[in-house]
This record gives sequence, C-alpha cells and structure tokens, in this order.
Amino acid sequence: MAGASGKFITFEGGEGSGKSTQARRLAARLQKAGIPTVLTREPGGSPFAERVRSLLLDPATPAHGALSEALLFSAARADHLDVAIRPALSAGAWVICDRFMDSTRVYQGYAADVSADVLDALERAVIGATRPDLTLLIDMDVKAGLARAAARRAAGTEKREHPDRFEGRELSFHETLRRGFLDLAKKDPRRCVVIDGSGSEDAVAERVYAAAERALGIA
Ligand code: T5A
Repeated sequence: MAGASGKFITFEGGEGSGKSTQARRLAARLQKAGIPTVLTREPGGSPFAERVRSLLLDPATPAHGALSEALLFSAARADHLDVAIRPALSAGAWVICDRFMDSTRVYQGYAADVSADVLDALERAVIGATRPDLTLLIDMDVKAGLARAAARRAAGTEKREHPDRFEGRELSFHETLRRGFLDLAKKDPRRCVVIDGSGSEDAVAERVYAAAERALGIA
C-alpha cells in the first residue's frame, strides 16, 4: 500500500476522456477540504521524467518498439516515484496522478506486444509497494473522447507542446485501449472504480468525488 498516511489516487482512461480535467478538479476539491494534495502526471512529474516525456511524445522521435517504450515509461516512473510521489505520501499528502501503471499495461501490453510477465516484473521493480489506493477509470465512448481532444486542438488550447504520437492512431486502436482499461478494472475491483465520463464536467466531477468519498472516506 501507499505511504504511512497519504493516499495515492490515479486517473486512467482513453484520449480525451476528460481525466486530466477531473484529476485537476478532484485535487482542487480535496485542497479546499483541507487535505494537502499533490497533483502530478505521467509520463512526467519530475524533472528527469519530464525530459523522458518529451522524448516519448514527440512525433519526431524515431520509431521504436513497445518494449523500448515500456522501459522508457518505467524509467520515468521510477524517478517520479523517488523524487515526487513517495516523499509526498510519506509527508502525509494525498497524491493524484494523471495516468500511472495501468496506462503501461494497456498501451504497451494490451494494445502492443509487451508480455504480462515483463510488465509484472517492471511493476515489481519500479512500483514495489507504492500501488495506488484508488484508481478512477474515466470511461467513455471512443469517438466522443477523440472529438473532445480534436475540439481542444481546434480551439488552440492544447495542453501539450506538440500533438502526441498516440492520439493520431486509428479508431480500432482506441477501442482496444478502452477494452483493456475496462478489463483491468474488472480484474481489480477493490482498487479500480469505473466512472461514466459522459455528460458535463460538473456531472463527471460529482461522480468522481462520490467514488473517492466512498473508497477513501474523505472527512
Ligand atoms: N502513455 C502514458 C503510455 O503509452 N504508457 C504509459 O505508461 C503512460 C503513463 C500521454 C500519452 O502517453 C501514453 C498515453 C497517452 O497517449 P498526454 O499528453 O498526457 O499523453 O495525454 P492524455 O493523458 O491522453 O490526456 P489528454 O489530455 O489527451 O486527455 P484527457 O486527460 O482525457 O482529457 P482532458 O481532461 O485534457 O480533456 C480533453 C478536452 O475535453 C474537454 C476539456 O476541456 C479538453 O478540452 N472536456 C470536456 N468536454 C465536455 N464535457 C466534459 N465532461 C469534458 N471533460 C473534459
């Protein structure tokens, strides 16, 4: 389990599902409730991991296999855990992370060809006991999610420096991602809660908060 007193919450989901928005909103609401909260993301979250993020998401990065990719995401994660996540949890903060280990399982495992054995070994070595207390999977229709991401691009409010290499993939790839996330959630129902990502940001935020309250007992 996570650190002595802090709670570790991860958000997962497909492209444009709204998980970054919801991670931000939950962090703000917890802060307001007086809970010290750290909002972070993967890939990234530490100076080294942010450098790895740029390499991973830059369309100009030369083609490389899913194993190389899984190792790079894991290298970034190892540093992120050491530099940011574990110290925050030890200090009693709640850590909210936009994507974490399930994204590697789904993108490099389900949707690519890295075996479960390799991913198990990476999780053991990199994550060890620092597993999330709660994972909120924001699930929604793939086309609707991609339309949200496209609308954001059209509006010029893209959060990233450049469109990433995963978003432009074919619809069947994104359907595979969705199935992968749902499958993981089904296999680990104590940790994972599936949240319906459709509807307004406010409506989804209420579902997210209610799930966090139920799972972690926010005072
Ligand atoms: N990856 C990551 C791996 O392959 N392996 C790994 O191990 C890890 C950790 C990261 C990429 O790396 C891959 C997965 C990803 O492809 P990223 O730049 O961090 O890339 O992008 P994503 O995590 O995919 O995040 P996105 O920003 O694309 O999507 P989100 O977080 O789902 O969406 P969000 O919240 O930014 O919202 C998208 C748009 O929709 C609007 C927002 O305002 C925004 O414009 N929106 C809504 N609109 C209407 N109704 C709602 N309810 C809305 N909620 C949000």
